[in-house]
Order: sequence, then C-alpha cells, then structure tokens
Amino acid sequence: MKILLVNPPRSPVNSILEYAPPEAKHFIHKKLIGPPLGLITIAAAVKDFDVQLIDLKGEYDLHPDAPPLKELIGRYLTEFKPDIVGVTFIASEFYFGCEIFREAKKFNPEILTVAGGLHTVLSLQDFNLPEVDVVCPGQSAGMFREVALAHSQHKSFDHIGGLYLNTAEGLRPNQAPVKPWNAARENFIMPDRSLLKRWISTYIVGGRPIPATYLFTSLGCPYECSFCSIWPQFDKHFYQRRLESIIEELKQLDDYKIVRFADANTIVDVDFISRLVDRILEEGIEKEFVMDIRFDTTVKHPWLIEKMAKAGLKVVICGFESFRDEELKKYHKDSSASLIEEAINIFDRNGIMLRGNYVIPNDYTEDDFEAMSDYASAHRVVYAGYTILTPMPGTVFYKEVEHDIIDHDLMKYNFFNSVLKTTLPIEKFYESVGRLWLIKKGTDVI
Ligand code: B12
Repeated sequence: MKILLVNPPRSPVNSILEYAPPEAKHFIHKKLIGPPLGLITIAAAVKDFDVQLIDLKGEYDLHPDAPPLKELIGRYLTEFKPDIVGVTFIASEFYFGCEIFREAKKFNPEILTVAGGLHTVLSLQDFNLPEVDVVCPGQSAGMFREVALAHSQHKSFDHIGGLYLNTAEGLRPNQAPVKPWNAARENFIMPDRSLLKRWISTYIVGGRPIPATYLFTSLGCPYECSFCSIWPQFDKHFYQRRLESIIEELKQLDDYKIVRFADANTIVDVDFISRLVDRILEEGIEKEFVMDIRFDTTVKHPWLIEKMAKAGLKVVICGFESFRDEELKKYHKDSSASLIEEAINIFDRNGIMLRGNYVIPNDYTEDDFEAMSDYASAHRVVYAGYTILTPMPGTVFYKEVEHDIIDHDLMKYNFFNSVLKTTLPIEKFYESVGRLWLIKKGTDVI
C-alpha cells in the first residue's frame, strides 16, 4: 500500500511586506524554512509501507517557477498512485491542504484522505468537508499507523479511538476508547529525515550555506499566553523528552550543522537542560543551536545561558511581545517588560545572536507606534520581528475578540495580516508595522 504525505505550500498573503517602505522589505520575513517535523514523524510510524513525502514549501523554494498547486500535486498523484494521502495542517495553509485533498479525490475517489496537525486540534469543525475522509487530531502517529494497517487490510476504522470519520451526517468521533500516547516519551518516534533529501539545500537560515533541521526536546508549554496556539494544542500539558533520546537524535544529524529546537520554550526544567548541555559537551556534539527562550527565564538563570553558549547556542528567539506591562498582562505573558533589557545584555555577553519578537495589536495609534519605535531603538537586537497580534482559531485571544473579527480568510492567519479592524487606516497600519522591521542591529535576515 502506498502513502503520500504532503506538506502544503506557505500562504503567500503578507500585507506587512506589501505596504512596507521599500527599504524595510528586505528584512521582513517572507518565509520560514525548516523541515516538516510532524510529517517526518508520521512517515516514520508507517515506514513498513511504501511512503513518499512531498515538501511543497521546499519544492517551491527549489523551483519558484514550479506549476501551480493543482498541477503539481496532479503530477505526484499520477506518478505515485497513492492509496492514502495525508496532509499536515496549520491555520494559514488550511485551504491549500483542502485543495490537495480535492485533487486526490478527483484523481481517484478511492484514495483515503487523512488530515492531521495543529489545526485539526484547534479547529476540528473546519474539516467537515467532503474531501476529508479521516481526521487524526493530536499527536497521532499511532492512530495514523492503525488507519494505514486497517486500510491495507480493508477493515473498518471503528476500533481506532480518537479518530474522526466523515460520515453522511458529517464529521463524527469514533466511539472506541482513546489509547494513551505520549509522543515525547514512551511513544516517541524518531523522525525520518531521509525522506527530505531532495529539499535539504532549501533548509538554510540567515544566508548560511549549510542546512538546518528541527528537533523537539519538549512538547506543549506550561505558560498560557492568550494568543498562542501551542498550549491549547496540548491541553495545557508539558511533556519533556527523555534526555538520552535527544542525544541519540543529535548524533544522527550528520547532514545538519544547525539545529533549531522546535520547543515552545526550551528552558522549562532548568535542571534537565543543564544536564542536556553536559551530555552534549560530553559527547562532543558540535552544532550551532537555535532555541526559543523566554526573557524572564534568561534573567533568572544567566549561568545556564552561559553554559548553553559554550555548548553551541548561537541564536535565541525571544518573544518580547510588548514593551508595556499592561499589554503583557493582557496577553497573560506572566512577565514584566523591565526584564527585557537585562535579558538582551545576558545574550550579548555570551555572544548569542538574539531575535526579539514584538506583537503589534490592531488598536495601535501613531503615538503607540512612536513609543514602540523609541523602545525598540533603545533596545536593539541582532534580528527583530514585528508581527501582528492575530486571533488564531482555538486560542483564548480568538474567544476574546471573536465578534470583532472582520476577516475570516484563513490564508491571512500567519501573523502578517490584520483580521481585526485597525484604529489607523489599514494601509497606514501595515506601513507602520513594516517600518518597525528596520529597527535592529544586524543586517541579515533569519
Ligand atoms: C517546525 C515549525 C515550522 C516549520 C515546519 C512546518 C511545516 N509544516 O513546514 C516551518 C519553519 C516551515 C514553519 C513555518 C511556519 N510556521 Co510553524 N512552527 C513550527 C514549530 C516551531 C514546531 C512544530 C513541530 O514540529 N512540532 C513537533 C511535531 C512533532 O508536532 P506536530 O507538528 O504537531 O506534529 C504531530 C501532530 O500534530 C500530528 N500530525 C502533524 N501532521 C500530521 C499529518 C497527518 C496526516 C497525521 C495523521 C498527523 C499529523 O502528528 C505529529 C507527530 O506526533 C511550531 C511551534 C511549536 N513549538 O509547536 C510552529 C507553528 C506550528 N508554526 C506556526 C506558524 C504560524 C508558522 C508560519 C505561518 C509563520 C510565519 N508567519 O511565517 C510559517 C508558515 C510558512 C511560512 N510563512 O514560512 C504556528 C501555527 C499557528 C496556527 N494556529 O496556525 C506555530 C504553532 C507557532 C506559534 N507559536 O504560533 N513552522
């Protein structure tokens, strides 16, 4: 039996870029790069079947003039003739994922279409569509394996708990009990990066010629920022991976010199990370690490940052979110802006390049932009990101502003577009956000 797994293309809708002053355009995020970690995990779970994985983000990076999605996916379907097509979903790529399923059904109505990924957890109701046969929400590698096994034996899926099936009455949950599955610990599956060889040259960051990969040391997050999708995805749980399993994965990454940790926050368990660093040094693992670390954690444990720098920590991504405590409070950030400066100093001292990210709310006035600009200019970091506070479906912030949303086009839910009414005229708002991207120390883009 043949399984085709597809990573959909990126949403091209980026209003900050569109309206930004020309001199700022170079610095604005156009695309994030990286391998689809979820999909290569799913692929590894069914590796005894004939599996093909297509990274369409990588494919369009490799060949920007490749044909449009319908045609491109049509080619893969004709070549591979899959029995199952699986797609990974986040909000902004939802329509592309559905288009892939529709093409699969058009090519052969017998193909089983299976949806998985973050958006299936946070917005399950969106998948009540004729082109979707099965939805596997959550960390569903085990569930997907059971689907593949049952399908290959022409059996029903009724025994697979946690699964949603599209029936004549719409999307319905299976009644079977859900089996416990801890994707970070006892059920961890080593991702199969061998399926990504074709696109490896596209996984590059900051103009460096060497490829980067992602791995996670934890899943979920103990914090509850109102705009974030990660803690709702994991129902507030935080799962730390086993230390030796991380070391084992790091040792397999010969093709990748740069390793980005895909955690929401890498330092949650301080002792664990300290031991992880000891083991990285002990094993002589030489990588350049990119991690997400909170600014308050940094200020609390500067010794750990110093230790991590010695083990190869090169770039840190830090959600500053705002320079105002009242905004941080509104976002449930659980931290004070007064700590940002000290965190910047700690990273500087340790030669770590910092990417500080601010989120800009829709109600910013000219005065707010000026205050933001003054603050960011006085607190420059190597790379700075200024994105738009966006009510991602399934988040607390979405519930807070649900009735004020004026744009439900999911393509715009990628932090680069406002889906709420702005106080400033919309073009002026985007232009002002775009201009902020000029405020940073470095000249490079990541
Ligand atoms: C790695 C990553 C990426 C990678 C790879 C994603 C890809 N598909 O190509 C790259 C770098 C490309 C990426 C890009 C973007 N990302 Co991203 N990314 C992440 C990150 C850091 C980790 C996700 C991950 O790998 N988790 C670990 C894996 C194992 O879990 P998983 O993906 O959930 O997969 C499991 C299950 O969901 C399930 N599953 C997943 N897919 C499938 C498919 C099938 C068929 C089945 C059965 C099961 C299944 O099984 C998997 C194994 O257990 C998360 C943040 C986080 N810490 O979670 C953000 C995150 C997912 N990204 C996000 C966003 C917004 C983006 C961007 C739009 C950002 C931007 N503004 O540019 C871009 C999209 C494209 C672009 N414009 O460049 C948001 C999504 C928000 C939302 N509600 O939609 C997140 C949550 C970040 C955040 N804090 O908000 N991203």
